[in-house]
Amino acid sequence: MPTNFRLITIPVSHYSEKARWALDYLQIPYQEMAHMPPFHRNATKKHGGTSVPVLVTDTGVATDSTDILRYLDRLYPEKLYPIDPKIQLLSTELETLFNSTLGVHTRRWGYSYIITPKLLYPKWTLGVPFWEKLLFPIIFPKVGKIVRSNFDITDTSATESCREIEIVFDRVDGLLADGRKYLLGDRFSAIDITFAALAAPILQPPEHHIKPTPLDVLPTQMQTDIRKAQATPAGKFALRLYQEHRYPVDRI
Ligand SMILES: N[C@@H](CCC(=O)N[C@@H](CS)C(=O)NCC(=O)O)C(=O)O
Repeated sequence: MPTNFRLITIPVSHYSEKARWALDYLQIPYQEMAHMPPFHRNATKKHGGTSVPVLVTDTGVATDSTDILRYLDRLYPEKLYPIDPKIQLLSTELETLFNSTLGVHTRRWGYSYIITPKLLYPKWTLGVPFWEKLLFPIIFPKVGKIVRSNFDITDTSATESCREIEIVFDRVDGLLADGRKYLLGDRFSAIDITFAALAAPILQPPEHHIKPTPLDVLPTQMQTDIRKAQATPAGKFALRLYQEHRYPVDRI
């Protein structure tokens, strides 16, 4: 069994939250090495990664959130990914949908509203080295611009991405309509973690590693989008997953 688990993150990154949740769920002690952008780049580059999360152990490295979950699944077989061949197709379809659509649009939707130093400071700096915190006011204007450009933040991006999120939520509502307890049936899995972690920006679960910003300080339309998402079956489902399966952390 590998030892010395270290998870390189940007605190607010929901792909990082997905990996963090899997480690916490499996009760693996690990050290989170949080960095504010762009300082995460130095840390990830050392291990051959470009984005966060990156998981490093004494025997291996995984540089993508799904690769991290798969790596953990090889260490703890069947705890994260069920092996029932009947649900393989659905498992792969949902994982791809959440990773490539939901996660991309909850991030774009969120940044469309909160790309201000006041709202971002706590989300980018929780647990990062103190000198990175000190540099926040200096680097924010430049990094803020890069974020706007990389994630295509425009006057209409919040509305566009909210619509994409609704389509994914509709797919999840449809699955839950038969009364299933979890997305793949009666067992909690990596697919549930992936959905809830990547949906978290628009649901603001109180159990999240980053405590939600009080709704009343957020832009009005953002509050409306959050309330609407929280009230859907998919939203209630993800909030329940946070309540029931987001165990207290065991950090080194
Ligand atoms: N496919 C990747 C996506 C990760 C991702 O998009 N990470 C973002 C944060 S949410 C990131 O590292 N952005 C900064 C960068 O790319 O330098 C995964 O699942 O790990």
